[in-house]
Amino acid sequence: SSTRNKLIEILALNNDGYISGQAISDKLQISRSAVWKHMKELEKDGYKIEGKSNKGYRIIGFPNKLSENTITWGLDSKWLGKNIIHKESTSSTQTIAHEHARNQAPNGTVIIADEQTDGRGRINRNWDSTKEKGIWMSIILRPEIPAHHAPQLTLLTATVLADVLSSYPLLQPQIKWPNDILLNGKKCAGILTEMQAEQDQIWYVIIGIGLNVKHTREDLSEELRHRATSLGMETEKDWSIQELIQKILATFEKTYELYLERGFGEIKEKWEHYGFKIGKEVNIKTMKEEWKAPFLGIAEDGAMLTISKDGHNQRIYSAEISWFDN
Ligand code: BTX
Repeated sequence: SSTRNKLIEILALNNDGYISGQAISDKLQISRSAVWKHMKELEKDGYKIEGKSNKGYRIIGFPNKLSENTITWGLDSKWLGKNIIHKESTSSTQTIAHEHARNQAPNGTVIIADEQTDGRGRINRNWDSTKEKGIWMSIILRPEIPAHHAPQLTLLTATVLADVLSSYPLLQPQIKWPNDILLNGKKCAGILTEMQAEQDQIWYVIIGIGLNVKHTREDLSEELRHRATSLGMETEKDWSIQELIQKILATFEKTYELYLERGFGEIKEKWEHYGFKIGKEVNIKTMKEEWKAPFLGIAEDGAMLTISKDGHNQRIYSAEISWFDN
């Protein structure tokens, strides 16, 4: 609630001193007992509040636990994430997002879960979403762009994740076409874009982001261990999921606004800057055929640019690319 946010704000501003219950109740214009009730709620959210009878209250610890409050507090965005829905456990945040989008949820609504029991990747693949180990979230957007530009949003999201990760000196993210984020050649994040459109008009787009943060090797399934990683595994650092979410949302908002204003050009450049194996030979496998060819870059519509089996320029929209390390 907004009262609770104000309360956190007041307590946080006074965090090296105490503030009396009376002062809080005056500032918020609520009764002392209402102040006390809100304090109890904050404690449930994981805030640590110290109360001293002759001095008042102060915050001595912020929660590690995700909640609508802890994500909102300190979030530096104008519209993205102003409406947040947090679930401890859900089948898939994509599913919840579709429901909300159909029910008129505003542009910029964000759905986040601590755990997904049925996390989805592309083409019905599954996405491992272990409890409290990563960021599992979906963003509802209502862009006024032609539907055939929607794939650009996937590429945009990849650059946002790469920008956020590379702001930490220990990380050097790369993007594997079309939408995997790699650290040292292993996948730490995936993006799933879904949309509802009619003709070429978009009703809404849902951007699903999965980012492995706190996993140890043991938290990854046998199957994933050799090709997936997490921020924790790469850095041996203890990451704050909440802080990362806030950075991703703030960076996303800026990048997206720039994109709506100036188009895809700068995003494409940035994508190619992070692009993995650009200029190198890769193995390309489509539904119909498999061959080796150089990965030349990406097109305005997100297609991969390469050379066809019979030696012509070719755009690829859907394929698995792989390579042999040597
Ligand atoms: P994708 O199809 O590119 O990747 C799926 C593949 O990645 C799987 O087949 C598996 O091999 C591998 N994989 C599965 N889980 C993980 C993991 N945790 N880390 C690394 N590799 C993995 C990528 O699809 C799109 C993923 C989007 C996930 C978000 S989470 C929030 C939202 N809700 C939801 O259900 N999906 C999205």
